[in-house]
Amino acid sequence: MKDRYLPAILFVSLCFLSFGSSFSQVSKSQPNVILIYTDDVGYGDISFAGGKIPTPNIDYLFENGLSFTQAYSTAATCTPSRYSLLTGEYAWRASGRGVARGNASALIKPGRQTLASVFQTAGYRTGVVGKWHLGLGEEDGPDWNGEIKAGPLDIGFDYAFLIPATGDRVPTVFVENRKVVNLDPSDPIQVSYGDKIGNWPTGKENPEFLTTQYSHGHDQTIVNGISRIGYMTGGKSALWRDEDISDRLVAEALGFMEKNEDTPFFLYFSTHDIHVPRIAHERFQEKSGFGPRGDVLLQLDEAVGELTDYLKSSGKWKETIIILSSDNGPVWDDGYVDQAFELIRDHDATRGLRGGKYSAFEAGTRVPFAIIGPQIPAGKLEHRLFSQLDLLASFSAYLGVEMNQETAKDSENHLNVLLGKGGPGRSGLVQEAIQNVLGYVSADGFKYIPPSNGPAMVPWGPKIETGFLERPQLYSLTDSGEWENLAEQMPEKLAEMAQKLEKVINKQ
Ligand code: NG6
Ligand code: CA
Repeated sequence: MKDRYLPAILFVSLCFLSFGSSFSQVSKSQPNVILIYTDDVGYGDISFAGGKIPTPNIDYLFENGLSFTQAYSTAATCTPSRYSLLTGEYAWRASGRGVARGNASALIKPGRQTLASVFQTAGYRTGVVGKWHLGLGEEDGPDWNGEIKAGPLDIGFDYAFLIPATGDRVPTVFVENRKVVNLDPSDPIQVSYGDKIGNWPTGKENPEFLTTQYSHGHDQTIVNGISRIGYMTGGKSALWRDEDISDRLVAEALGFMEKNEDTPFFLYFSTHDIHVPRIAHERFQEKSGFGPRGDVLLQLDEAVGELTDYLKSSGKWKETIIILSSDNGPVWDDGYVDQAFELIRDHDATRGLRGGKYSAFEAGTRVPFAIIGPQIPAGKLEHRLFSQLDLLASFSAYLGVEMNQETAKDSENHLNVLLGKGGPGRSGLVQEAIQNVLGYVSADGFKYIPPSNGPAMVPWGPKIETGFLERPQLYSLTDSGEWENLAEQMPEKLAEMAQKLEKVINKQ
């Protein structure tokens, strides 16, 4: 009798052994990690930091977790910040990593180590839900009507549900794993970032069809009453309704978490809010009193609340780390007439920082950043420098996965700072503004912007100071902020800062 079952017992134990070894580094008790990466949310936008639009669910993370006063994205725009976040390398080290077109090819090449692949190597299930904006497909761009390779599945994500670029760029369709969602093959999608394609109306030719007017750029194909950047035609059944984007992303994120109840997961939840076009769901429209920009902030806050509510009701709250941050600073008029300036009232999205999105000044890259989870101190402020670059090295250390020093060359392990255990923190970091202008912030509170002959204001319409000047700029962030240029008063400090920046630029 016993012998008859032996092969079966052997088989089961072998399966168990091999299963055990392929997931050797992960144990069920390891915490899930959710990275909520918001879009264009300024340091002062959340009510925890003085914002006038209530964001109770976001505040909860900042109030009950560790919140950073000096955390930075690497760039003042989306694509380079996201590139650095995932790869641990400053985006400006090579060209072609500026704000990507909607049909750009994949910027992160297949097989490269990323924040996601580190979790994957450690046995986590990894997913990305939301805005991608890092290109898709091979050299000639994505095949919208076929298999979309390369993409997140080739750089460490097990699952992807994407806005391919941004809400204001065509094609306005979702991509799940390698396919456009809901595409009817008899109505193929065509996209062009050059000449007009197809005969769908454009904002420029048919403004009478617009429900939202554009202020600058954004005058090409009209979808859902909103003209976009780029031309498209076809794929009617796959088009999103802007009002539903946030709800859809939340539903997909919850679905991912539910499917991975029994394995630790890493979820990169990359929101469309509060980027333009700011089209909130009807239940938020005109609810904030601050216009569409305020309404989508309310919507973002609800989305965060839905994720945290799920974690609490499913018993996962105590075993999940959540990080919330933003890809760049705030912007008001970013190309649509939505009264963002007119209705700003006493809401200070930068919290007194100078500049905004696109800028070399602090508001371009100093962003909200909070972390909450098991063992992380509650209700503490962290004043050390932290760069989003460092998530890769820090989580590699946390998970015991070897980081590739060559590719993730700018990522530093500051796990202790991240988990609120102190430690020295970063000594300095580089900030990238538009037109490849780089600045440097040092841990002792100084800021350097090298001379540049670019324009003083962002040249295409957002009414934001670039921070560019033909003379060198040196500021004391802890003292007078970016209002008093100390370059002439402190020549030695200026030289030291310039040297530090050069050293990072020239790092081999
Ligand atoms: C700019 C767009 C702006 C926004 C930005 C990218 C124009 C005139 N402006 O070029 O609306 O889409 O790119 O924003 O086209 S980001 O947050 O994704 O970097
Ligand atoms: Ca952005």
